[in-house]
Amino acid sequence: MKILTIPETAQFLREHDRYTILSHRRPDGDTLGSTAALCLGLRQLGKAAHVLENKEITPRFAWLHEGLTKPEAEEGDTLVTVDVASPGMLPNAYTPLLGKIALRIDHHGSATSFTDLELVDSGSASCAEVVWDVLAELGVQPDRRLAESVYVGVSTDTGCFRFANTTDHTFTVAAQCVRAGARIYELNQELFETNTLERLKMQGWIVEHMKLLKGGEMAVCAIPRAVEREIGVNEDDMDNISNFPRTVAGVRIAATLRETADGDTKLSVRAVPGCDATRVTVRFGGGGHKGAAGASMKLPLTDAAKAVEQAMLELESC
Ligand SMILES: [Mn+2]
Repeated sequence: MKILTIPETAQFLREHDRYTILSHRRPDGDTLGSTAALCLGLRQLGKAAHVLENKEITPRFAWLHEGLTKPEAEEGDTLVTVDVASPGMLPNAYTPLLGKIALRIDHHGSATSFTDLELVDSGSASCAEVVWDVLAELGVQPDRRLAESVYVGVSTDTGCFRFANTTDHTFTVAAQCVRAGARIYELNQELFETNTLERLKMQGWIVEHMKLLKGGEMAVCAIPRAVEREIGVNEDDMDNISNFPRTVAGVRIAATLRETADGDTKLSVRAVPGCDATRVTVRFGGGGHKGAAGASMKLPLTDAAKAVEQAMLELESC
């Protein structure tokens, strides 16, 4: 595996003519915006470029890939993944392509390499920023659609510029998107100021059912699958829901548990600055960052909730 710089990546992209670009499973705004932007940029350079159809794309982001996809990669296509940190992050339908992917463009700090070439900037808040820099190096002139695709990636991966990963480079790229015509007010309204009724009902359920520990410094909430079904939430509605109990004033660390389809439990922990979420998740074989961490627990929901509550009470402070 060879690590490329931005100019080397641009050179590689200049040298080939037919691209298929791959996003990750449970696709978010960053992988979808980044794949769209790279595809649009390469097309502007006269390349034949497509995004490989991702069956898990949700209605919220479907517009990003409109007119860009094809159902399958063809023989001779140069395959590029965007925002994919490990082979396990690829949708199942893409696994036959493993071993044939030429280049990985990414921003994840910890990753499992699976391509010959990679451009990874772990200092970037979003992969969209990396793609933007590569396209600038290639001399691409961003139009509104390209700029809005990048803006979706940058803004969603930073929680609209609120997360700790946000840098001056993030703002620079966002400013350049605005200059290229991105309608950020409309996008922000849609992405950050709009909730489905189901999501709001779920938040209401969490308020009623979360358990506050240590005088309100800690919160634990276990969400049964039956409740999700009854409220009618989908994965978009549940996106980053674990941050919600953390937003209660006084709460420094919050654990949210969800039941998986096979009866196990997915743990997500969120913490305020100065507090370390991984201190809870590592106890259950998970990992993550100080602010946001997770673990997969081979336990039924109620047992998992008890174990997590116990682990949190054992933290002398967070
Ligand atoms: Mn990302």
